[in-house]
Amino acid sequence: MSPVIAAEKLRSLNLRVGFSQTRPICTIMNELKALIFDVDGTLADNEQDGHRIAFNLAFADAGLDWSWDRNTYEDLLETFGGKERIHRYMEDFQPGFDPPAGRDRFVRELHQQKTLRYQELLNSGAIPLRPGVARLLKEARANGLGLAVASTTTAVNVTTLLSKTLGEQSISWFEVIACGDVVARKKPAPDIFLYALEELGLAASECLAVEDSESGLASALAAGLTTVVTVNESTRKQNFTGAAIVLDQLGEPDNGFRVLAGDAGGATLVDVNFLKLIHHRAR
Ligand code: XBP
Ligand code: MG
Repeated sequence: MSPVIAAEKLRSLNLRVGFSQTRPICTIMNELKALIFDVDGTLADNEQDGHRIAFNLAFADAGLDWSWDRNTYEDLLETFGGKERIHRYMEDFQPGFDPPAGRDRFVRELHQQKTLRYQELLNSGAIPLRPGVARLLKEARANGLGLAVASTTTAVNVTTLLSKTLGEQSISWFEVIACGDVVARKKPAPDIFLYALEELGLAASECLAVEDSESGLASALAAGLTTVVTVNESTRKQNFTGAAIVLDQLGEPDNGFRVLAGDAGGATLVDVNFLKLIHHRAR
């Protein structure tokens, strides 16, 4: 059989084929090889007490009397992306506002200031990782699983969160940090997960996503990914149809998760074995 035909045959058997210098390497394409994490709400519970605060500080810096309270922000969270969220607020709540410097430029500059303010919050240590995140990332690495991020937020927000909570070297734990404007369409479009898969060089069937929101889940599912949801207070009541399992958190040995939907098979902790089981069951 010629190499091309052999590769096609292997692919039809759901096998990935690559070539080392001396011999073909064949691996099963349905094996779990990488985890793709959402960031905001998943790695950290950072929307209301992180991003919202930073938006309000940036509004004050710009001399605006805008202030997003928790309820307003909860509604605005339906719109993914900070710049898109400001645009939506201006349309829905400030229809008469005439920005001094063209709408797009005004929002871009306001958002840059928001990112600076958010960096200050991160650097002050005000935003910790959610329970189980550090444990799972370390365990995944120790077990040879690849790590990636697929987030709507600005890239520097992810790298600062990682360095501040896990040390600067933790940025290099991730093969791909896919963020923000690198794709044209934000969640719930699948683009950011498809981009992360492309950069990982893996098929969706070889990866598992961890998300916290309905739009994030929709994005991951549309990219073909098996998805575990860990809710937070803002997302708890959303619709998670299609998730492999819905939990209140990843859990720690002394503080297990609660199952909100799906079958955890008696487990109380999201670890690598649990994720392999969930992934296998879905495939
Ligand atoms: C959630 C978001 C983000 C942040 C704001 O992203 O919608 O836009 O609220 O970040 P995800 P920026 O859950 O995909 O991580 O202001 O930097 O856009
Ligand atoms: Mg999220």
